[in-house]
Amino acid sequence: MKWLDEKDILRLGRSLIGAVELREEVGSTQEVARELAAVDAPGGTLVISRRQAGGKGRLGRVWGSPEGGLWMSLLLRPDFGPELAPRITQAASVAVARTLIGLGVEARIKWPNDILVGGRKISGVLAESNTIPGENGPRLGFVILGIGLNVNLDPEDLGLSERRAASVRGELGRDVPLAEVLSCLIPNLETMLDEIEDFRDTLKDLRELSDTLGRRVRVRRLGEVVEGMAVDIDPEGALMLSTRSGLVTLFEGDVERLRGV
Ligand code: BT5
Repeated sequence: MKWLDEKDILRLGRSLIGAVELREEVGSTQEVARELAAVDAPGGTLVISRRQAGGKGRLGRVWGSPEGGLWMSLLLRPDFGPELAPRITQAASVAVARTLIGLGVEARIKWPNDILVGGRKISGVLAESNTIPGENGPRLGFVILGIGLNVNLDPEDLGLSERRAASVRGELGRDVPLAEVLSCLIPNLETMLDEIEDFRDTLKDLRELSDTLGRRVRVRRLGEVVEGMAVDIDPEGALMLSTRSGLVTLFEGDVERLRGV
């Protein structure tokens, strides 16, 4: 199957993508994008690798990245403040979910950064930001938006023991060229990232596509465990939990569904 063509990708997202770096194998596309950011690469630089030897998730977790998946990192240099950075993960999750739904895969978003199909993870989003001092307080130097999407691979190839995963191939029973996936994903990302400051429509999508809202969940974050009913996602993209001791707003964490709900 044809690997990707830089010019075709550039054509897909004229206002979002300014440069494309295609690699055969890297440690992590996040790290490549970070190195490019350090040498002043412009916002809109997209790194895609066929494989990653050291793909990473949040908190130093390993991200399985064999050939066949879409492993990409987009360097962004947003004008808005760091307080809006969590919205980037949420906006990208909607873009990925919409792309999958467009391909016929019934994707749902598990807060904050997982895309699931029937409870199995098919994609993960990782937005890493760098905050620098500005004239009017801290501002975002850059954000590296990483997206990993299991496309033309079998979930067993990922070597994951503890969690079940899904892939586009596994769901559709056929391969979908990565170029076709990108031809939906890039325009979706462009639309969603344009709506970071006016987040109302994204919030509506997040609520509709959520696999988390309406469930009793246990959330672990920074050594703390909170249990409650996931009642809403707030305008910053934070999860609101109704707990015994009242409403708790969470900006990060790992969600586990509690039985029976
Ligand atoms: C994430 O972390 O879900 C963010 C993943 C971001 C990956 C992209 S790929 C391109 C870019 N370059 C990188 O190096 N990273 C980004 P987290 O929520 O921490 O989930 C990690 C967990 O997901 C692992 O501990 C495994 O349980 C599971 N996992 C690992 N690889 C997987 C895969 N390919 N598919 C489904 N689940 C996976």
